[in-house]
Amino acid sequence: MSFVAVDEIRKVDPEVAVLFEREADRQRNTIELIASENHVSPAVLQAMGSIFTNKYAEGYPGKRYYGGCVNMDGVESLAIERAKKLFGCDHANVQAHSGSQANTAVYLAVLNPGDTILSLDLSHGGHLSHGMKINITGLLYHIVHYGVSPKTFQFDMAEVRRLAIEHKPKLILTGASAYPRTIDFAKFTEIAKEVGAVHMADIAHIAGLVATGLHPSPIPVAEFVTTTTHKTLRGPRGGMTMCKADFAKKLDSRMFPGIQGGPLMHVIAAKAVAFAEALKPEFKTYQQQILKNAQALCEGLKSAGIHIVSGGTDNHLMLVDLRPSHPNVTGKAAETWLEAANIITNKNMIPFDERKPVETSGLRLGTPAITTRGMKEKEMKLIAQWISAVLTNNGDANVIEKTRHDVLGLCKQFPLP
Ligand code: DSN
Repeated sequence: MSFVAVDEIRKVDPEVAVLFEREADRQRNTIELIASENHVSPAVLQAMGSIFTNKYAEGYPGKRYYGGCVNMDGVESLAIERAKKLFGCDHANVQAHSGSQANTAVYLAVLNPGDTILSLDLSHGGHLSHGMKINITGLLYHIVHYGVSPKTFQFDMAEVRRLAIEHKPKLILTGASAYPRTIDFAKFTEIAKEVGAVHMADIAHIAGLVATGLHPSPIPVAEFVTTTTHKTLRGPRGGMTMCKADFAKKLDSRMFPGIQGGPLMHVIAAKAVAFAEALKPEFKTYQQQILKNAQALCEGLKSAGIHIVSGGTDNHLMLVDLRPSHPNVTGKAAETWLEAANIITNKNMIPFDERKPVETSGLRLGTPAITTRGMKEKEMKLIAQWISAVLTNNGDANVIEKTRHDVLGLCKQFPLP
């Protein structure tokens, strides 16, 4: 199967077909450094664009509200069993349409409106579904945030403990969207136990690393573990919630009928396929290369004089603090210039940022997608040099054009299927 097959779409809808073709070209010809994105395999892509989208299957395997679910039961059971094997969890619910849904089902399973959640501040690398004021979490629950230390830019576990003792949360939430360091899940559980809280770990970003033993797993220590399936895990866009056996029934009922109706069976089929891929030994090699590439990219940027928040990375992503090397360049400008050079990044708040979220002083960079394309340390050095050149020359049009030319050359050497 080709990377993008649009022959049928073109017959009925040329306007949409052309957008597919342009997007295929864009993905082929750009270096994708958004830490939460990846390129799925042709097998995952085929499962997603399949006849499983035709079927309603409200309920769970063996307990459906519609007839004709025999193959839906088969595929969902496979996804569940593979998820359990991959992560070593007691129970997995693979129906969440997204990471936010995966998280919301947990909140509804253990919290009442007004209860307190202790979670990472969005501006320090957290996520909107972890308590942003205008998210359902911020609207329904009392949110207290921990952040990173202003000295180390890493979690200060003594401060987390102090906040937990002071605010007595019912739920302590770990996990992040922009935290480049190892998370000590066991220590968070120790604090949760001390104050009588439930520990929920959202491993959306690091799921592939956790599944392959390259980041400590929260599964043995946290009551709930949620994830998306499309980041380092390299599956379809979607979510999953895992929990200890005691919570399984409650969790399932909060997912359906609590917050969702019919599950997206084509996406669940693609999750099953992605989990089968992730159980293969080569998936661990892939995750190891993600880490090596992140180290190489980080070192390349540092040797070009670019400051990295917390001084480095332990995982697949890094946060560039533009202020020391490029005080007049915002994350927004950097993202725009780099995109013109076919390098795709996202502007990102850095901890204690003075700039607004629409401008920012930071850029978040990650290596899952370029590692999928087969790039290695040598290419990371080049990419670091190109990023540095674009920033240092303040988005000069000639430098951007030369970089775009070089990027196109590199993309041709590492084609997408
Ligand atoms: N929006 C995702 C990210 O980019 O990290 C998190 O859900």
